[in-house]
Amino acid sequence: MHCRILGAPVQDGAGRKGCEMGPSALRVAGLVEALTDLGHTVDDLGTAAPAPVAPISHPNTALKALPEIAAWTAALAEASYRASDNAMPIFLGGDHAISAGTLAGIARRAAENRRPLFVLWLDAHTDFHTLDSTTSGNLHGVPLAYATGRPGFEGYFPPLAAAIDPARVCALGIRSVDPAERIALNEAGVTLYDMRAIDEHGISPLLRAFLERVAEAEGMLHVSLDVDFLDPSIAPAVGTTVPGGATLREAHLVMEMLSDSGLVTSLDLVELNPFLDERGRTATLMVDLTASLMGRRIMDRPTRSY
Ligand code: DIR
Ligand code: MN
Ligand code: MN
Ligand code: MN
Repeated sequence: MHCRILGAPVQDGAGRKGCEMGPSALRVAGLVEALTDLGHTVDDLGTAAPAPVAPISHPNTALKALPEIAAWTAALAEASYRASDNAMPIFLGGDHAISAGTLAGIARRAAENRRPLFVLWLDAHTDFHTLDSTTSGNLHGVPLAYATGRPGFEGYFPPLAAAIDPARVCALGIRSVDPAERIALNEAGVTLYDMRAIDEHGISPLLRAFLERVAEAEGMLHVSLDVDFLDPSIAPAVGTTVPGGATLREAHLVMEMLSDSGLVTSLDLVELNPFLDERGRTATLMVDLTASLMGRRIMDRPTRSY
């Protein structure tokens, strides 16, 4: 596989500073080496920069850093569109606001390729707020709503070349949903497997059902991995920890199943805040999970075809 790495040091979308250091920490933890050791070719595109920031005002006075995040979204939409040309882009966040841009660019690429785009959202949160519904004002809570074309972003965030069909989104690992998001998620028809579903059924049949849909539709698949998908005991370096997350084994299983499927076409690694960590342990885990997604195995196994 040919991979393109792009750093997106965005921190203004999160309530706490530090995600700006995420791309460095992932690189220091050996991301590029892990990929090349697996036989992939890697082109490190370096660090993205935001588009020029213009003042924007919005009636929701809770919103934080709207001009900055709008500027990043414009730049990352363009950068991710370009990075996804005949390669697998891996976007290094930065907080989850980067996915407003990465999803917008990948959706444009999928539309151009005439392939349906599916999204696997691995997160404690659904990030399905609009600019009007967010009460925290932290814009890492809006990317999925924006990229699926929910109303209210017009005139604030850049217009979408193509919106993602929310029925092609699967959110997995969810355990913190705000009331406004809950209503909107149901209406939009997002497939949502919360932690209770994982507890009851195990994570693999839930993921398998989604991967079968992607394969059936010959879709592209974007994976967005928020550090807080993981249990805080194994991944403490995130500003929005929520107890009761995915275990180390569940997370590796998800990554290995994704690898076996051969379906993943782009990846976000987001919300890593190295300032909250001890000796880079969460960065190292994120690199190990990426390696599992890209083919690292304990023992060789026959590949499952979907
Ligand atoms: C909460 C937390 N739903 C909010 N969201 C996120 O602030 O909107 N935390 N994305 O990581
Ligand atoms: Mn998130
Ligand atoms: Mn989250
Ligand atoms: Mn939220």
